[in-house]
Amino acid sequence: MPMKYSKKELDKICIELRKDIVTMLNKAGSGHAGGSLGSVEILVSLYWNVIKHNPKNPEWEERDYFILSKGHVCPAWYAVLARRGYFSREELWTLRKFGSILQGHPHHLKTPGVEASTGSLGQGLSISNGIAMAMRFQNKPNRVYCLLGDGEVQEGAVWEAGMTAAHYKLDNICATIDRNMLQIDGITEEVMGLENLEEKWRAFNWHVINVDGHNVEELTKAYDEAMTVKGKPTMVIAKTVKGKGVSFIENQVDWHGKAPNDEEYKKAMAELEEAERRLG
Ligand SMILES: Cc1ncc(C[n+]2csc(CCOP(=O)(O)OP(=O)(O)O)c2C)c(N)n1
Repeated sequence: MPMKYSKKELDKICIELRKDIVTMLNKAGSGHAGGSLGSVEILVSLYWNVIKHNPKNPEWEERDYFILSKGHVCPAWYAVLARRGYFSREELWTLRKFGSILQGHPHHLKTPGVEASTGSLGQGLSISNGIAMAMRFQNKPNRVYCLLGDGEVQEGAVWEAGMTAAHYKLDNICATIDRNMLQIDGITEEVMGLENLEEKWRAFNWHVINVDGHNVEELTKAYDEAMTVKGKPTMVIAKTVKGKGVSFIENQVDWHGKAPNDEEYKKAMAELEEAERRLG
């Protein structure tokens, strides 16, 4: 399937979303900067090119499902949902405030477009399995997409879900691991090594695709390939830079769960605006 939007259009949207993310976090005074900034191209490829959805009718029967297993990066997801029209962009500035529809972790009952409440890591793939099985029992073609963090994949429950999806040949599941090599407290390979991640998922009988997680064309191609795979689920391993787009946040473990203060916010916005100018 060809890209519905050009690479340039999507790259521009990614920068705009990054501006929204740093603004949201600055206004909230808390939140997860690194993982949110790093996940933007994955979410944009899915929500602009791949997922069947209807922002005006989030419960549309024919929709595909998206589960944000690494729920802490919801600022990126909220920015995407607002930009796609699930709710007004003004709501973004209420992130993490009492009474807001946008809580610090995704809340199924509060936020349009959020299918499942997440944030407790390790659960999203099991939730995806349940939805995928329900679709199969009903002979429905709806697909299920799930985004996991690489630190999250250290959770045993993820591997149980991985076994289950393969055992039941859930080819309507396409998961992505945001492989930024960092977790809350350090480098994944130092905290609890995951490599060889690709071979592990292959051994679990998943179809595995490696991509540059900041390249919307590569990501879209991978998700298209996943739609053609029969008899097994697909895992896209997306190589990313945590904090992508803001130089002093990129690859910095300290920026896992931190928001930019006013000075940092100005610097971040200046960098993103410069990137926008360069893109033209
Ligand atoms: C079950 C559970 N344990 C611990 C946490 C706290 N926590 C939030 S984010 C995080 C690190 C996740 O790392 P990773 O999955 O690599 O996410 P990313 O680096 O992409 O932000 C941890 C330990 C949690 N949310 N849930």
